[in-house]
Amino acid sequence: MLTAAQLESFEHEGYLVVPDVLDDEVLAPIRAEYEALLDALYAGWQRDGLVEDVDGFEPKLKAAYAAGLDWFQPMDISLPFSKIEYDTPMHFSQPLLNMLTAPALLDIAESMVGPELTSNPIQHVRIKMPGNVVRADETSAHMGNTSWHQDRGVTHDEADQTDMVTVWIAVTDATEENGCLIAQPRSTTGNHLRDHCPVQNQPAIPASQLDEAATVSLPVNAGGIVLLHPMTPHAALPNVSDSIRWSFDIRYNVTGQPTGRSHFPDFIARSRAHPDREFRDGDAWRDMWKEARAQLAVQPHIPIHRWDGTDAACA
Ligand SMILES: O=C(O)CCC(=O)C(=O)O
Ligand SMILES: [Fe+2]
Repeated sequence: MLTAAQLESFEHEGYLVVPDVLDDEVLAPIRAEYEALLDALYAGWQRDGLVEDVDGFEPKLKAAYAAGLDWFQPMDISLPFSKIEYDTPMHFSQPLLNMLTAPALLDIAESMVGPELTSNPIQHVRIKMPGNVVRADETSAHMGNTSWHQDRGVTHDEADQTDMVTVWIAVTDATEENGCLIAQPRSTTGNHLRDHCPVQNQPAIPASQLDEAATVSLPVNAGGIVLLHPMTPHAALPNVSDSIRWSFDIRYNVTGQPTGRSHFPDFIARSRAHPDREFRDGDAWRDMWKEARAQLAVQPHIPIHRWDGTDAACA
């Protein structure tokens, strides 16, 4: 639970760092299953002669990235922003669902958006490649830098009135050196939706609508979280360390309100009114996404946000 002072600080600034929220009981099974997932992918690439024999999670990630092989989408807890195919890889599991429904996270989310919580499907794993590995032309905000944006800006406008909070979870320590989040407090920069212009495949707030001097860094150790209000401008520093920076970002909104990506499945994470509706089945969660994938694969591509680059601010 958050203290009154923490809630007030979040209300005022639009972000809050909370250390030591998730322990190894939640994170260790996730680390273990990602290792196994990568081992399986890597074994296939090795059989095909695409990568050298290396040992360990991080060396394998780096070697596969350097060889131009995609481990990101098979590890992501969502479908891609580009055209979805019937067999597009993705990753859902009981340990991940346990993280999304961890009482420690739900208690915090409840104190922010109330007792009826839906797990919003805007959710990702991010494993940021170190500076000496990341390609100069990397545009993915899941493996490289993240541009300045507001999370309100990466939903469709149907969710503009939705009460929502972003929970950013550090799986490795996040530091200024390895690319922690940075944000601009709403107490000084305001609480309005900025324009977002497509720059290198990411929606980015133009520099003229940011206040660089107000920027604060939000480092946090593994197991800690950063909470973000949907209107808070934020970005991630580049990873200039020689190790990966691993995080998950998930969101909760008030049940019944639009999620902003209605073509992806959501679920009830907490309900004080109807506890029997709380969703806890990892296999059923994977099946929901498979069903969405099958439907989306035969439809025209649905853009993930409202910005097409034609706004005056993007000229
Ligand atoms: O981790 C990052 O690089 C960006 C995360 C983010 O934008 C978010 O959690 O909303
Ligand atoms: Fe974000």
